[in-house]
Amino acid sequence: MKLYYHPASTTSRPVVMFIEDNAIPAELQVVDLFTGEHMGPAFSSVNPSQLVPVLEDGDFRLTESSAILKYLADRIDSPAYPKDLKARAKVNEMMDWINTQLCRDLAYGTVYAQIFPGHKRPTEEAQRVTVAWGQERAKRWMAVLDQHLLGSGKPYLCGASITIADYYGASFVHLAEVIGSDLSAYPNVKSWLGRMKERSTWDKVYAAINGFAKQLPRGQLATV
Ligand SMILES: N[C@@H](CCC(=O)N[C@@H](CS)C(=O)NCC(=O)O)C(=O)O
Repeated sequence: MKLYYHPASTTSRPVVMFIEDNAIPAELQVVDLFTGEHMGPAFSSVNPSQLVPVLEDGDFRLTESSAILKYLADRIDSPAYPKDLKARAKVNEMMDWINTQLCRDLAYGTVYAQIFPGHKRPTEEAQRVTVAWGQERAKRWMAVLDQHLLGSGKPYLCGASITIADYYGASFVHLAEVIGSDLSAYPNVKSWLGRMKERSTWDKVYAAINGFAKQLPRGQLATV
């Protein structure tokens, strides 16, 4: 198997961490988003959407991080993607929520608009409105995650055991820390993310984004 990815990519990290945690034999090939390699003809023929991650398993090719995690988990018969109909439906529900609500307003609306030049809006007013819109909604989703989806009694997003939803959600929630949030407004989220950070593969998989975060003007960024 082969995974095209970038170490600073939010949607790549959950897949890489799942691969590392489960010692899945996969070649990891960096596609350099910072030099625009993903826009070139070679990678565009792999994924016309010009996005990472992409998984190849023989002549089978799969895009979309959520779909890749589900495929990999089934491929290795992992309990992290339960077979029970209702347990699996809850994992799917959580991953869809992360991939829509949290991704849209925390990742795109609040974080990327502030830290990636390509996402900055063309005027100061457009930038201000975009970030204010994203920030307000992201705070709401974080509170829903904290108080309702997680609550105080659950160690992992879908119950007592880790699932692929935890790998997925951790990468998006960690973006709040990238822009300087200490997550103190969301104590259950903070505990859960702390649990994910205790995994032996976390530091390696998150090294690139944490290095990138150190260069940001934190304190001057709108956060959640
Ligand atoms: N829905 C896709 C989104 C993938 C995505 O947005 N990848 C980003 C990195 S996190 C990317 O490749 N960005 C390149 C660009 O926007 O030019 C997935 O979940 O895999």
